[in-house]
Amino acid sequence: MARKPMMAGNWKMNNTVGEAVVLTQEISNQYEKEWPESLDIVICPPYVDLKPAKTVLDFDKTKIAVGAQNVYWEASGAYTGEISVPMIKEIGCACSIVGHSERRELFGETNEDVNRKVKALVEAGLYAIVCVGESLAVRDEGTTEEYVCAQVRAAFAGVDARDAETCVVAYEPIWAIGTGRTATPEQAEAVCAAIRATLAELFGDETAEAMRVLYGGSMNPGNVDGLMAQPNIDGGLVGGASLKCESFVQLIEACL
Ligand code: G2H
Repeated sequence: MARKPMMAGNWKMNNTVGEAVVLTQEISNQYEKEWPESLDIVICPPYVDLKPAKTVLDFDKTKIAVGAQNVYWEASGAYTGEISVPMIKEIGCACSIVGHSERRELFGETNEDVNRKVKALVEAGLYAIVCVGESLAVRDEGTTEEYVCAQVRAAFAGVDARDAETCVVAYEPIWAIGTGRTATPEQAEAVCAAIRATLAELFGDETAEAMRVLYGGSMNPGNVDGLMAQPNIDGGLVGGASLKCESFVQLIEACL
């Protein structure tokens, strides 16, 4: 089955509302007249930018989706500082990134937390972009595939195949994030193929073949072609290169 590629921009903690509106407008302008049907484009700005970005895109009638970078699994309550799935859904978000390594490393997010977040999203009809990836220590030990596939199993525990199929997995080796050091296409493909094999174990071949597996970690216009040429890489989750319209558009064009 041919999978539709996805290019997702993870803005991380960048862009004030004013800056977000300008960048969203710039990206939107590129696709106002002709929408590339063969690709899904997603931008994931900080929470405060979600509504303004969505408003720009709705006004322009551009089918670029908006997603959050994180979400909490409870719908409401005494959880100071958290944002729930119904809150992002009402704004019009299609998805949320879940389990980014920065959340796991800096904010103590566990595999169990990731699983709760995935379930909360799919139960509300949104999808998760589930991030997995190994540290340099794990890679040097030679246990990358076991480690990453265990993260995949934990993230999707108790999720049925129909809900899982809506989700996306992003393989992001921690040693390649924001470092300028990208995994080679062969390294990335080997892990993405192992992820797909794990998805097949969990949900069957048909679902695994339908699910998108992205690569993330210093993806840029110079290395995107080699990564996209790999059979199990269906797009990118991009940080730094998504913060400038020109480079994000170059990445989009590489997937068309
Ligand atoms: C990995 C990626 C976006 P960057 O974190 O998720 O960021 O492309 O800056 O390495």
